[in-house]
Amino acid sequence: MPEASCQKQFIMTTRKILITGGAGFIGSHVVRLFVNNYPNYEIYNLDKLTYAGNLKNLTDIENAPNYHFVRLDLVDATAVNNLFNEHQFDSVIHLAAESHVDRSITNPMDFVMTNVVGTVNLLNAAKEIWKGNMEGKLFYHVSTDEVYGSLHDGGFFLESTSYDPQSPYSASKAASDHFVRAYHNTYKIPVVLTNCSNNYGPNQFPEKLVPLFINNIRNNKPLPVYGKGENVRDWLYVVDHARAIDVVYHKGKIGETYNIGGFNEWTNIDLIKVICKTMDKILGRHEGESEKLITYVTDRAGHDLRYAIDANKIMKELGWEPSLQFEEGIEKTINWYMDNQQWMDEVTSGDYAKYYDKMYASR
Ligand code: NAD
Ligand code: TDX
Repeated sequence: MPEASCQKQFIMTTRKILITGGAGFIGSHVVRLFVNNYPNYEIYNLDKLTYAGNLKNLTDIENAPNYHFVRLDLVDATAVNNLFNEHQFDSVIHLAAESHVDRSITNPMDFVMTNVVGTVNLLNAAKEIWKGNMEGKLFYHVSTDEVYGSLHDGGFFLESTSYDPQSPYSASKAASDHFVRAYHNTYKIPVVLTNCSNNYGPNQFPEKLVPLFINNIRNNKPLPVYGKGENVRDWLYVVDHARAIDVVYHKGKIGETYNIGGFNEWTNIDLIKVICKTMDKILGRHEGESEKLITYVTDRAGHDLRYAIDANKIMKELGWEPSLQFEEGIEKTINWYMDNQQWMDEVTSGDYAKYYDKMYASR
């Protein structure tokens, strides 16, 4: 890989940025931050609007003059090329993905198509319009800590940790990371990558642990804990991830990877007990009432034991650090879901209700 070089400061100039997956959980927070903080940047949000994409996540900025939405499937190479030709983007922040591990176990090919083929389609389109002039261009690939595999004997994931993906989801993300680095090495596309730990916060689709359990507690439904609940995840508030993406976009070094995490490890069962306790307070229930909903169910196949990010590189080199303590973040998150029950009810009706019955009936 060529020697890392300092990226240009984009802040005062006009930029045309394609953000993919901007209608999803993390993407919507990234789009909001860029639209609000950089009025001189033109932000294009590309999203297929799968079950996980929801334009209601962005109603507060949808009429901003520097915001544009494009509905497009990244798997459609011709459509991706046409879009690049039309708009001549100078940078890409790529978040669109199939993102749920359980779905990757039942439908791995969806993950190959969007996460691998979709990423290569984007890289090809960028390569074509940037060829001959890579100056000021940037392909920012957003990835996950899951590519490093599962920690069993202590320690942390470093940027230099070997890849060892264990699920179809993490294998597809690992493949996409490899393609991004290969395009940098082979075609000199200016790239930067980040690998982040588990996010929590507003607007997360309720197939994921935190919003699923908040919603089930509200509705007095069982809380399906996989295995013994001993798996460990490292949780980061979603807005802090978006802030990190802002910092890496502007100050990251070309060709580099930065790990992002909150140094905030929880076993699933301890995290679930915090959510139960906070919900008891908010709902006016007796302490311990929500915990009675905990139900141990069949474990996830190939369930990774522990993820833990060493985020020292981004902290020391780029000056980023999380802004929220976990206790504050989780209370804020629970309050958001309680205040936005219509959002929750809309996304959990229809097809999702069928998915839920199928996914949990067999456990
Ligand atoms: P999400 O599932 O909430 O959103 C994904 C978005 O991508 C949706 O809006 C969906 O409509 C869109 N999309 C899916 N397939 C597409 C396609 N073929 N073409 C265009 N758009 C498509 O995901 P998220 O949790 O916000 O994750 C965003 C990114 O961050 C992913 O790349 C994920 O791997 C990564 N990541 C997530 C976490 C986490 O905890 N959620 C942690 C680290 C990294
Ligand atoms: O019903 C459940 N019961 C349960 O015990 C669900 C949905 C999950 N779990 C467990 C599995 C995990 O150990 O909770 C933990 C968190 O599960 P998820 O929310 O599905 O997240 P995880 O599998 O850790 O992956 C997430 O973090 C990294 C995101 O979904 C990925 O997109 C991201 O890359």
